[in-house]
Amino acid sequence: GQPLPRVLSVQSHVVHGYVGNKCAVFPLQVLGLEVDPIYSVQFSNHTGYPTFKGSVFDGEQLRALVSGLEANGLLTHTHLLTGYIGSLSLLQAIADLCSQLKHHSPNLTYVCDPVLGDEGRLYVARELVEAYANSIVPLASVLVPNQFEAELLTAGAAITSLDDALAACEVLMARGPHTVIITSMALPGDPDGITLVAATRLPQRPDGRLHGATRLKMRIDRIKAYFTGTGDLFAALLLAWMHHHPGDLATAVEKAVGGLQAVLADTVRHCGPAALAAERTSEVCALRELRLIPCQAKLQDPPIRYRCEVA
Ligand code: PLP
Ligand code: PXL
Repeated sequence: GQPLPRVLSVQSHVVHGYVGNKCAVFPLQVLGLEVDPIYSVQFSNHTGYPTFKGSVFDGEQLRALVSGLEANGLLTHTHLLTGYIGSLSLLQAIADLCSQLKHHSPNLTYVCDPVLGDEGRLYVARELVEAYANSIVPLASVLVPNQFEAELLTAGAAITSLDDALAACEVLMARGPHTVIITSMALPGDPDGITLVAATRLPQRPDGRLHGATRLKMRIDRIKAYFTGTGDLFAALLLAWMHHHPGDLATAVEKAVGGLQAVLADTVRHCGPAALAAERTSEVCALRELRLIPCQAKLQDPPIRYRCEVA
């Protein structure tokens, strides 16, 4: 049969808990994809805990691993997935890695979560915004910014409506990506909802979920608690479901959101109301870790509560 899809996933490693590659490797594997993880950092736990220890990987170290893979003919990936990248040198090495992978596999799909910040706050150095905009966006196939990241990458114009979001998707697609999904937006007048907006220029199957539509939206009830790693999990699930449902972005989005929501629901149930509202002590952070492993079956066959509509 066909060789399995193989994902090179450059993201954080944490010893305890679930962000970065800890949120990506298991879901991709249980959905039938091979994963080769590279760790952009190795920390004891995510950085939202009162303390963390560990070290970060730089561009030179990434280039060394890649040259070893190349020397053995192992750069045979069908997908590249990147999330939080803390340094400019690593981001530049990733741009070179992507070009190298495309040399070996011209049909490479690069799914990029341009992690810059959220809710108006940058959590990387300013210089990374420019580097993403100039060097990474043109290489990406599928871009999954949140509302703030989409604003930063389109020169800072505020996104306050569905039309603004669709326009931002068009601007970003014109620079390279064939698909852009703004994963979470707060729209004025809908404080209890999260809106997801997606646009693609890949042809969509007329017999797919929305009969060939290329602009989609979805409204999700907001869960009033803050979890870490949700964006990382969403990007991994989206990659897997886009692979399984080519030409049917609506189904891929519905299954990715379905899996994420199943994990969040189980995590909320497990945490209980006290830990959901509490201060971020180590104990509370540990209780709020995403419950990926108990949700394996739901990742594989997600319950679909939210549907895409034509935007
Ligand atoms: N939280 C919920 C409830 C979601 O449905 C989604 C995406 O669909 C996200 C978070 C992901 O958003 P972000 O990339 O801002 O973490
Ligand atoms: O989920 C993003 C993320 C990635 N990597 C590390 C993190 C976080 C969020 O806190 O701490 C190391």
